[in-house]
Amino acid sequence: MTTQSTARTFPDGFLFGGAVAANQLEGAYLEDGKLPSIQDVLPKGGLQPPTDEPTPDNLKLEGIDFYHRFESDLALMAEMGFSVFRISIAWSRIFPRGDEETPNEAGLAYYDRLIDAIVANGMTPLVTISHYETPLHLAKTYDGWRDRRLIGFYERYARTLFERFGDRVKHWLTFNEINAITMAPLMAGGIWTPREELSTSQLYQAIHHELVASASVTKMAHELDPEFKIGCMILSMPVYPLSPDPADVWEAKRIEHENYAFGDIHCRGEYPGYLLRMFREEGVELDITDSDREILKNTVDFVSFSYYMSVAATADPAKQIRGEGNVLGGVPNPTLEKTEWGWALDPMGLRIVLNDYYERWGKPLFIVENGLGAKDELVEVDGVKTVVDDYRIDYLRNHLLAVREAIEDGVDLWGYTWWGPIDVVSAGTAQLSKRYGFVYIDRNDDGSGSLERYKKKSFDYYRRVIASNGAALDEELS
Ligand code: BGP
Repeated sequence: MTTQSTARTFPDGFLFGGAVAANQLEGAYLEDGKLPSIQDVLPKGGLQPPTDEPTPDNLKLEGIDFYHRFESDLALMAEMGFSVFRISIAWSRIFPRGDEETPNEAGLAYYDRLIDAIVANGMTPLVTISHYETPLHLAKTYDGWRDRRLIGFYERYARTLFERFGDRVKHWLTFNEINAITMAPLMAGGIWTPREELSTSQLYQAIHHELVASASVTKMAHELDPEFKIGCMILSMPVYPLSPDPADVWEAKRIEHENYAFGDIHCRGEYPGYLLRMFREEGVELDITDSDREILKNTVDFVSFSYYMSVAATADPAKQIRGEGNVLGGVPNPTLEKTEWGWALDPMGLRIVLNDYYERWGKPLFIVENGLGAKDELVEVDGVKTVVDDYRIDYLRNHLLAVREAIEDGVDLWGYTWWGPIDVVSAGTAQLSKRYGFVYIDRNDDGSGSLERYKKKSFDYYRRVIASNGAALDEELS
């Protein structure tokens, strides 16, 4: 039985906004001293193999020119009433190769202007230090996070950001969807060696380096400014047993452990027993120093996560069908509808994750990604070009109602940032036609289009939800 909340608004000070990542919207991929990141060799998205070098023939679809248009784009976000805006900083704008001693001033100056504009528009900046955009040189020369030296490069990069932007940015995320490295080692870990050639030991050694780097910059941040709040960022995906058979229940838990491990280490400061057992059984031997163990004890201030879907799990080998879009395992849940990209629609799953994470870690939470990727059609209504995206409004409403319930359940939640409030290039498939935005971008997957911006119907809906602090969610949708 579910209970309905009586609260009609969100808590005072709750942050509503949107989230983007540099490589998915900035464009200008070689401007002002920037060098390629791993994204620039993933023309088909992060789940496909890379090309060797970016060339004019295999260029990835370049963002939406946010690099040059951020002021007018941020004005649109402000019009919706955003009180928080999540960006990422492209590492390869600041340290173009990744291993330099001195940062690129032009890159820093760009983010100075961007952060100033975010603040001037009344939004709290929330900054991801590394969002799937490791400098290409680090990937090809060091094999990314497999090399322990990445910890030092990342520390230097993070310190540069903290010292330069720390007067305006107090909320930081260390690595986007850090657990995605298990399925997408190049996109999430800058690892050039193909996934199928990586041993479990090699993979977990790279993960270990990222976890130490995350804890180390958490320590650094706290020493530099006690006001800094540092969060980890996890791809959440609740796993339900396909049946009440305890074997299925355990299989669901086993898969969840693969993701929980990242939060457990970030929040508890040590490796959990179930992971150590897996290491023993699979003969995984890691280079973990005493100093690493000390550093890991620097736990995060909050847990942030993305939420798009749940999956199901079964122990029955005959039923192991992998769902499209199920990047982290699990089988499709027959009780749920799916998006055009095969992602299960499950607002209740968000309430479940919020309760689960809060009970497990007891840290404040932040939903830093949630959204619907869909094909949109630009039409004319009363002489104005728009998209009548009732499906996106439904998605937003149902998920925010679930969030409101979770807050009533007692979850301490700081905010909610919708993924891609303006259409951006998909991380998984590199399509622009997988649109999340409240603002439509006239750009097609082949790069054609005017880059004009148009407000969708959902733009005004989110604006009303924010203006009413959630009360508008109770209105009947016409
Ligand atoms: C998350 C990433 C984002 C974003 C989102 C939607 O995994 O953190 O960068 O893109 O998913 O995924 P996609 O773009 O593949 O639809």
